[in-house]
Amino acid sequence: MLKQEFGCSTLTDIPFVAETIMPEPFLSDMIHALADMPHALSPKYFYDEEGSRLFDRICEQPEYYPTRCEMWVLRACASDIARHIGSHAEIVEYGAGSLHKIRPILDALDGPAHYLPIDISGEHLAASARMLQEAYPEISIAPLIGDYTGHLALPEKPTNVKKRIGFFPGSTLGNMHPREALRFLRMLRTQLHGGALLLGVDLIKDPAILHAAYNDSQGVTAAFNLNVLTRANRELGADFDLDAFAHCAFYNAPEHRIEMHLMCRKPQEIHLDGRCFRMSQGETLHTENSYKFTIGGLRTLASEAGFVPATVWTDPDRMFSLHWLDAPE
Ligand code: AVI
Repeated sequence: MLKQEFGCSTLTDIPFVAETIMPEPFLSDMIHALADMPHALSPKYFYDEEGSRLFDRICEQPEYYPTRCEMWVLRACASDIARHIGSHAEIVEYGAGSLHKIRPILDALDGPAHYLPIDISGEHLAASARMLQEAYPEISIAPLIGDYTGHLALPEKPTNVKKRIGFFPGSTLGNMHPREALRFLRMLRTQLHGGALLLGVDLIKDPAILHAAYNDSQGVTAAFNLNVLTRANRELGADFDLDAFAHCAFYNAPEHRIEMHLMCRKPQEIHLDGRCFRMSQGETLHTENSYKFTIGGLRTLASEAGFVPATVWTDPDRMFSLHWLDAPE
């Protein structure tokens, strides 16, 4: 894949490597979502600027426990995690966002490390990397802009790096279909050959807790879900009537997943790219799955991908888990 070196002097002095990012096929995916039955759209379209801001707010909602519980585990177990990582490691964070979750690990590490955060949102990554570099001048930070779910070529390991450790927190693995999750883990297994993966996943629990987490009382998750239609109206020239859709999220127990949908509250016509699509009352656009795991189930999946599951850390209520998965030579 083509790579480009550039300096972002206004945002940071850290040199960046950018993958050439193909434009996302939002229009064709939305046309398929409206034409096909059942209607389904990838959750990746949630994350425009407003969607990313709303997601950060979701993480602060009292009902949305995953971020809080994962941060608790990262802080409480940081020295043990740092011992697993060892010195002179390169940490590659997939979908790094605001670079908050790496901090407790960097605080606990003994010996300089390289940190390679990967995210598709270049500006946000640049600003976050600059702040992190100021706080940790002894760590070399080399952000990479790109889509980590595609076949992204990582730069060569620096010569003083002993091993490469992947970090994939936030239970983002749960937003992939199990088939896709296995394919993705196999790709990470190849990239992390000789190192390990530190993976955060949400655990199966009382459906009432899950339901509350995706139906917060402030309506932030609802706004996050509906924002994808606002984005389609703005970017694709669609004419979704926002008042005619309602946020709907529920736990599908047999599938072990939260499903998010946008439910049509009255019959309507949607015009997009010169076509007209009809939705009837009660029909839904399926916008996200968020799979929940058992510890055993995750370890089986990781083994199928070629990892050797080792230590597992959880919070005291076993809401969320962090897995150390070895990727032997
Ligand atoms: C990013 N991802 C792990 C979140 C989740 O919980 O599945 C996205 C989200 N959707 C609604 N609330 C949060």
